[in-house]
Amino acid sequence: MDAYERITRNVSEVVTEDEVRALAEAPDGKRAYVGYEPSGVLHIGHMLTATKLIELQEAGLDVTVLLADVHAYLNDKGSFDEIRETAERMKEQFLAYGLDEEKTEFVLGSEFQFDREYVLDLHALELNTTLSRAERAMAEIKSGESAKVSQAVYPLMQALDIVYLDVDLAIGGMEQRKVHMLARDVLPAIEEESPTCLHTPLIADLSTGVGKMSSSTGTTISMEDSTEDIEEKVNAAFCPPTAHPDPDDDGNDRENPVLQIFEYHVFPRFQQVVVERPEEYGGDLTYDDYESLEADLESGELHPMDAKTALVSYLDELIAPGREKIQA
Ligand code: IYR
Repeated sequence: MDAYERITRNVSEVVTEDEVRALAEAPDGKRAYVGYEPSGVLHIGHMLTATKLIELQEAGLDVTVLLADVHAYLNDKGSFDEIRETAERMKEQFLAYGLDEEKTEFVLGSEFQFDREYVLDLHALELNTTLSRAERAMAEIKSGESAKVSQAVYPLMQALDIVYLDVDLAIGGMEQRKVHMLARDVLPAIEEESPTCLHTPLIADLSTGVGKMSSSTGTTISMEDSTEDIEEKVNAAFCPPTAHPDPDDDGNDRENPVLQIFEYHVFPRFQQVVVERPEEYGGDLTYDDYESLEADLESGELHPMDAKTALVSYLDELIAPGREKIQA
């Protein structure tokens, strides 16, 4: 796998391909970043972009993790003091998940977002952006029903972070894409270039395969989960013997979340996946890549129940170090 393939592996969107190719040709000294609103404990959504950061570190890039305390505050996630405390704990969890301590810089938003220069630049962006554009950018991020003024400021600050953190690549889930597109439009007013972005896919809801897995609306997998919790959630997950299930009765597109977790979480972190089976059921199955596991599930060679049992043990291995930190 060459550097470009590694950088873009498993991503849903590359903005733009030419820009990422240029990065891949000379990754040394280049910096990628993801920002996270500090909240509770790491869940599978955080882990997905964290896995991408780990892959980028392996490809030679440096990484900044922005613990976006001010953003969480603007998005109504609690008192500023509470958010700051959560941010500290999250940092530990990211390291436990496997980010390279030497190559990761953790920055709190409040360390630079109150600087006079940042605030003035922010006001310049506010002058250049309509409220409706800011609102649209926030559609998939904002919490609560009605839009607040703070939530219109939010995406402009996220855009400005790219400039102030001096990063070459912005990473986020697909729900961040409209903010990044806004950034590409508004930043040229204060900077030479538009930021380069990679967007990771969203994992479907575990029990239905429809929409996005989310802690607010249903089941999610988090670093707090015990082995038994993971077992229970994965065993109850939607896992038809296909990667592309038919739409549900209401016509909604569906995914196979068990396969998605193998593809986006397990294979990027393990060289090989072994599905253990008793001899009488054909013995162990060994996979060097995601595609062969998917093909076996589709052909019936791999039973969904055996795939789930293997998924539980790999997920548990990924989560265990963070879980120990939380319990300590
Ligand atoms: N909008 C993100 C949090 C966030 C991301 C970046 I990249 C920033 O520069 C600032 C905030 C979220 O939804 O969690």
